[in-house]
Amino acid sequence: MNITPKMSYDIKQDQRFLEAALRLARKHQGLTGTNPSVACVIVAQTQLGARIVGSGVTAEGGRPHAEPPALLEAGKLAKDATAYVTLEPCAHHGKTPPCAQNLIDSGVARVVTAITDPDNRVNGKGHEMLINAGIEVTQMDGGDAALRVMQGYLKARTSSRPFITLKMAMNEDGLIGSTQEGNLKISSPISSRQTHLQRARHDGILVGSGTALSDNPSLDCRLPGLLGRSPIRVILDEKSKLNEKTKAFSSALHTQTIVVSPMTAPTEWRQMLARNGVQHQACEMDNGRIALPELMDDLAAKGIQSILVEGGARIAESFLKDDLVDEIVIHVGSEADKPETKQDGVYAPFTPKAFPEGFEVCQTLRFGKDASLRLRKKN
Ligand code: AOF
Ligand code: ZN
Repeated sequence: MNITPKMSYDIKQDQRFLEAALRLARKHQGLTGTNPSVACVIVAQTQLGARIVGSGVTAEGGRPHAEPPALLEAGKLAKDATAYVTLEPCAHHGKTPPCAQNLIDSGVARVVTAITDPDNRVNGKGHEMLINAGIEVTQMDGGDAALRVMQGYLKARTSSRPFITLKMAMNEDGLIGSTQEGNLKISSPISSRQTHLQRARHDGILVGSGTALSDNPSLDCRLPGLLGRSPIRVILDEKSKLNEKTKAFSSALHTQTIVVSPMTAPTEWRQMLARNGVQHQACEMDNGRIALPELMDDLAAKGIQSILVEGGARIAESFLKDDLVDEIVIHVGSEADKPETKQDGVYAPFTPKAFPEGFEVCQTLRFGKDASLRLRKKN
């Protein structure tokens, strides 16, 4: 569909309001189940210039959608206003009426959207409804920021599996830990806080039972005020080795925790999981290891649309081998501890300089003295 504006608009202003909407959409990232976290801001011309008179974000759990609360807040001021929506407004009668109809009824003159909705109940029909009602529609190229907010939803809708980010903290040589007792400090506290922020933005966090047993991490988001944003924990445990001392289990009653193992896992062990409020997810096996593509399908069906894979080396290798990784984030610890001997070191399947084929660096950040690289698949 070619949507040509009838008049010229202030592109910088459009970008500014769309960015404001994208920031709002991040607020419920990881909390909206199979629905994307969408945001809508209504902007009216006031005596003071263009001002936001209403805003809304998809509610936790996925409904109501973003547009109805934004329009409700704007009230009469929505008439002749511009609505900035991070995703094409829906055109279908679901549990609620179509948001495109809501926008039409409110009297807005213009709608600016960042991304077309791939849901085949919508996919262009939302834009079409608006245009047919005489509303000016501008489809902005939301760019990287829009795609990042929506990446889990887009992946799950188009490929029936979650968007997968592989995150690893390592030194320049790819060292991620030690085979000996105790943890090596790899990255700085600033990098760790960034990891916690990333956890909050994902639906799920995934580790192997090796990491769960040796590091015994809490796998939650411990930033002040964001504990409630802890992602669903998924621990792969093909040999049913986890026990009641697993730290993540102690908070399983308030943060959903799923342990994945084959159907043949011992009944008593499964009862132990249930006693601790931990869900058991039976999985298919492939040559003695958990069949990851099938598991990813199952997790997407549960509404887990984005997963942060946090370790360890074997899990990273398996995800890469199965071509399941969409993005790699490497925190490069500049003051990482060294193992006693080189043989004691555990190494990632790549280093910050020699990373997996098919990936390229798309962003470099500094977290204190550490560097952080974000790698995406080359197109
Ligand atoms: C919008 N605004 O805030 C969201 C939208 O099951 P339902 O009825 O909630 O429909 C889910 C679909 O609605 C989802 O796949 C996507 O197409 C759209 N989500 N649309 O206009 C919103 N969250
Ligand atoms: Zn809607």
